Amino acid sequence: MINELKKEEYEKYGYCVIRDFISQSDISYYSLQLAWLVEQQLNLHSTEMQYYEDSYRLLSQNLIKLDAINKKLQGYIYDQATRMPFIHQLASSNTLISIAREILSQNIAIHSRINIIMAMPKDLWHLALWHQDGFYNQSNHLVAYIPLQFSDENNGMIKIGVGEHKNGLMPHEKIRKNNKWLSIPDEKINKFKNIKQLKLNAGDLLLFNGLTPHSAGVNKSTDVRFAITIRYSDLNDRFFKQRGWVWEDLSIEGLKAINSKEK
Ligand SMILES: O=C(O)CCC(=O)C(=O)O
Repeated sequence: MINELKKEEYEKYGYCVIRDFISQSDISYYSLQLAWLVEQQLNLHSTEMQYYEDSYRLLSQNLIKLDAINKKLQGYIYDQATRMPFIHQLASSNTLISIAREILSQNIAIHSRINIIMAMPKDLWHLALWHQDGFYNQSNHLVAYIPLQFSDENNGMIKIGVGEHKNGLMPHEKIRKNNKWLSIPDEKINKFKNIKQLKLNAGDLLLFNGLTPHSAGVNKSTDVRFAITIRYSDLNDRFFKQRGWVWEDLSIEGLKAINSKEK
């Protein structure tokens, strides 16, 4: 399901991209399902949904409208999105499972935290600064990342430290007061040999190694940036096996960082 060339790229650079992995009609279907959730919450708050022909804009603009009513309402959509059948179907689709097996091993698990990133315009607090997902989920794992719209530097699409996965797990610390995450300090990032800003179309599939450092940018556009993220772990990973395949949702330090939430 993944050709040798892509697999080599993944191993060498820590990531690879498979173009047009999901059809535009599937993307519209996902967007409409999420837009329905938004509409329900808007109606509960006596607010009308604003109509757009494009299903992505319909979702994005109305989510912004909902967020303006009360920030916690966006959280309802974010949490419910992780429980939508379509995302679980995608996570357990034969194509993604075969890819995960070819990259990791025959013995894999799907992490229960399947989510849809919703990067709101100008948001700094939730911005995923430089980090390795392996810091938060310590096992050999693969991240499957699918944007629901064109994504580049303007809407804060991630940058990747090319080949840096080979240097193992890096220290993470609280580096910005106005951001909730623990991140890799600047001194380390400054030593990265090659940082690549990714540019993906809606439905492209980005695969990256749990050790690949990456960072999102501020979303400077006027729309929300959405991306489905699904994680697979290798059950043969020694650390993971020794702790009984328990995949802590976040590391202890990561949890502390979130709990320290200063708004
Ligand atoms: O697309 C984003 O905003 C960053 C996502 C990310 O870094 C992650 O899910 O680990």
